[in-house]
Amino acid sequence: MQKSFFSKISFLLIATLLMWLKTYVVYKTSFNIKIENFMQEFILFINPLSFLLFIFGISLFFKEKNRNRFIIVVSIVLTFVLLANMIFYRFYNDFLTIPVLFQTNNMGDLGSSINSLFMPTDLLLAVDIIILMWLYKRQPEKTVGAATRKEKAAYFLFVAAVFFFNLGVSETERPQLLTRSFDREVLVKNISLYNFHIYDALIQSKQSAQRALADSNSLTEIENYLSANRTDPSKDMSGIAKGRNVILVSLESTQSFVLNRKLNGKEITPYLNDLIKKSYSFENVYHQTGQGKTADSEFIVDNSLYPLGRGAVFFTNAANKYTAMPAILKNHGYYSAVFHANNKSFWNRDIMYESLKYDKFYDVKSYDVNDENSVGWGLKDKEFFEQTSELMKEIPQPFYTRLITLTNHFPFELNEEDKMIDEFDSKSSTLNKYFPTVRYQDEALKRFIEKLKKDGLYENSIIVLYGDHYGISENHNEAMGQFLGKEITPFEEVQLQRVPIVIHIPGVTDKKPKTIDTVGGQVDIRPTLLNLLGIDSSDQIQFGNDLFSRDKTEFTVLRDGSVITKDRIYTDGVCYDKSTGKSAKDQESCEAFVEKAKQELSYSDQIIYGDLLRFYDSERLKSHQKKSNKE
Ligand code: GP9
Ligand code: MN
Repeated sequence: MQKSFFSKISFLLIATLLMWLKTYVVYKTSFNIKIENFMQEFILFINPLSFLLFIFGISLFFKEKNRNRFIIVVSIVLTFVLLANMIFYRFYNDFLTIPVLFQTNNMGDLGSSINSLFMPTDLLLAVDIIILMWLYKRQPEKTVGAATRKEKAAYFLFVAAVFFFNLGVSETERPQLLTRSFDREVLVKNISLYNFHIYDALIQSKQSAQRALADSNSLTEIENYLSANRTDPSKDMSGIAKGRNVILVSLESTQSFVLNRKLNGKEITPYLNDLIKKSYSFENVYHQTGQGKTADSEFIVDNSLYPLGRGAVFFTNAANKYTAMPAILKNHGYYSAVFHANNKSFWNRDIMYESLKYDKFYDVKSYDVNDENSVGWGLKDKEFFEQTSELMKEIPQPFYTRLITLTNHFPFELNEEDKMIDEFDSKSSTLNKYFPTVRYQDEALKRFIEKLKKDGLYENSIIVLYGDHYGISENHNEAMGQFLGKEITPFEEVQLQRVPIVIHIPGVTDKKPKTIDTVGGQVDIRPTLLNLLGIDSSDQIQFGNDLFSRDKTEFTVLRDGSVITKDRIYTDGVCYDKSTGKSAKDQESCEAFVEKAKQELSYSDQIIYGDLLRFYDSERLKSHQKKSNKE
């Protein structure tokens, strides 16, 4: 007798339904997933469905005898996946990733407390499996009947439809979900815990392949290139901040165009403008971030390597070996910490900071965050600085610290009472709202530095401020043109990628401030800073150069391949003359620099994808240098 398709797959559907509900219950009871609206709740609810239908659907290809057994085995495996994540989450407040599984030091912490992390209610996870086993015993397999090819095709077509429907609504709710956002919580929230693990495994295998093919020779060519292109750091500047605490402040979405500009007669950044008069500041330094935004800027500053062209290196290559600022400075007695009032897993920071060898990450849990002191993305900058300054008192000195601000982040929300400057008046509400939050950040910064003075942490520190990346994208060119009073051509677009870099050394820069117009990028921050601290970084694999060096090549490359030199800008295939802002008569004048730019980006990518710093050997590099000096 011909059975209906539904009766053939009834066991499969029951298993799917049970596991689906179980997953949702686990989401709601074991993880702390932030839900902001009904749509997000809906996505969270439906997200396990496509994966479960798919994986259980594989049973349709099995012989009838094994079909339901397979379904039960899959249920058991998935239950273990849930349980492992639940236990891990109880301790780390995070989801499992493959690198984490192999991070023995982390797992070691967990090992001893695994018993105490197990809860009696976890046994409830077995309920659906017991139901399935009971059904399996009751239902004789012989009567089930095999699915026809057509039925299988229809089934998997339906699964694909469910998957794309899920992805579609998630993309609308969270644009560029898979490329732009690398927060595990966001991924789980949108594509399910199961698909997140598959995504994680794909990234991992791609990375392992590239890594496996690399050997120490891969690094030699790069080392040769770097030693041939390295410029000697400035001797005058060397060691002028020796032994001081380092306080790096990442200024969220802050571009240089706001500096020394007014809106309706009011300065947008009065404090920064004033501080620049007592500091070293750089007019022509560009951000070099890609999709990893803030995390990319952190990566560049700590490693003097370029970030990746796609994805966020903090996420894709967090298990690599690095020789980052914290590690270099540790050799000189420095303690290192990052302060950022956001989830530790955002941008995979918790994992990456381990690889960068940070001693401590003060994430949102170290802060008192409530409705009154937050706006938009979280803790307001004033509160953030205030609480951070207290935390700073407890860490050993000298320290290397990075403070990551948040209020000046898209969509630039701000409470009325915090607005010190008008919104702009244009068709772009994004640009309009940008100015009050930049102004707010400026005020927060002022209070912070005053607080440092009170706390006795000012005099013995070097304070470095940098804009992390653009805040206003090219989608707002028309409004930006209205604000700046000029048309935003591709040439101007590149110029808008300049970010403030301010180095303030109390007792030094206030006496002899300088504005430096050398062309550079965020990659140059590390070698510049190391030289100021009197630390020789000539044996490091780094793409930047000391911005104070007289010999520094006036050159920088953005992650989209745009190149800036002293008198040229190359972008989108056109070579522009900086003095006119128009296409240069001698188009070939950009060529050599474009070549250099490609070379550098490619070398940097090779280092990251091949995890080449595991072969790094400073002694070997020194011998290369000796050789090339002789030549
Ligand atoms: C999040 C904050 C902002 O923790 O750093 O990230 P962004 O979106 O600017 O990369
Ligand atoms: Mn940012």
